[in-house]
Amino acid sequence: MKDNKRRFETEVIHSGYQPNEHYDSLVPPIYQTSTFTFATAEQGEQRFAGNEEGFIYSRLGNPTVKILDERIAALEKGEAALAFASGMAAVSAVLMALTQSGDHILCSKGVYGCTYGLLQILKRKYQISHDFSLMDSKEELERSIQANTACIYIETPINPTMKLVDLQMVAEIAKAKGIPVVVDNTFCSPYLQTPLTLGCQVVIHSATKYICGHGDVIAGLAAGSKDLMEQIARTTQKDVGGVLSSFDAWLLLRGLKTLPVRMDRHCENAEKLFDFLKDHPKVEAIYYPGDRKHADYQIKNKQMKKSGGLISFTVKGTKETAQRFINQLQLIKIAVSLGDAETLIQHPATMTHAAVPAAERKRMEIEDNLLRLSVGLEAWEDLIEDLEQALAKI
Ligand code: LCS
Repeated sequence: MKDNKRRFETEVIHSGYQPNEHYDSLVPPIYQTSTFTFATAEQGEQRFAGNEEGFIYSRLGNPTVKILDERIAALEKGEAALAFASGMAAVSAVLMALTQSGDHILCSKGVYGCTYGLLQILKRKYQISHDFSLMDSKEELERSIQANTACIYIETPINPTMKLVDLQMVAEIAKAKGIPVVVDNTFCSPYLQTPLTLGCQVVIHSATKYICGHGDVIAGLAAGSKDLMEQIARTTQKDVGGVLSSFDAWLLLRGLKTLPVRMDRHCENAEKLFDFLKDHPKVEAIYYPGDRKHADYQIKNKQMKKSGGLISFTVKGTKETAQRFINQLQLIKIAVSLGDAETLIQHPATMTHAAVPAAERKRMEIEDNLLRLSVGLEAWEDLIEDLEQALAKI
């Protein structure tokens, strides 16, 4: 069977790795080395000049990390991919590569709190401005694009409001204007959504989340064209330096093997918890792409394979009511991050999006009584029992 015919469930296990190139080791080895030796001075010269294949120094490339890069490129259906020390290292390397002083970035209406923080740094220090756009119609998007817009940056679903952006619609308009579209695919993983196949140019991940899946690694990824990935590898990856270690790459390769199995279970469990929460008298509003009443339900059907493992909801009451509720949970852990085996709940206004000024949070529709639930892999009955007993106490 040709490699490019293999299915996702096979690719997560096999792509990018040939045991016969590594002493027939079934599992990829961890090349735990900072540097690589050259047989001669001339060989070193040729490798630095890019005339000879081979490794030089692990910030410039490492064999274990390369297996991960190739596997991610296959899963996201890109020509190439790069691994970073964190999701934010990936976001910053991509945005710094695509923009120059005086440029403009057009963002979805809502981004992860530290991405918002990075946009502020780019604006303050390097005069790279940004705006947030709903991206809910061609007209609104056309109006929001400026002459100096250098890239469009999208989260979908948006953290934590769970709004969706129609990627194909944005990609068509951007293509006509020659503007690259960057998509943070963290909430979906490539199992649920592949933005490059919808016409977008770059995909980013906080691989800390579903790609790792076990809550024990901080990592980031970017995928796209060979040219752009090579440019980033030579500049804002190599010279800024936020690269992934070989051990963390190995943990991601291990986690990836079960990505489809885990994602199916996250999605099934989230559906059960949504069914329980949606009509609960203490729940005010609920935001879940699998909700038929979700404003973007049709976009979900168009671009996502399933509805994902995240549910946001407001409890009736104030910030304090939301805090009192999560303090009562016994099984579900109060923690930021998402995509782990453990079900996690967090309070965006005081946690992941605390750095976003209150007025901006309001515009992003992050209310003070909003909670974000990352549904894990436990028995859904136990999770519902925990939610039920905690809701009964507020
Ligand atoms: N993009 C998204 C959509 C994220 O949710 C996060 C982290 C990042 C990028 C940054 O990735 P990192 O550097 O942490 O690997 N989101 C977090 C969250 O929602 N809770 O804790 C971290």
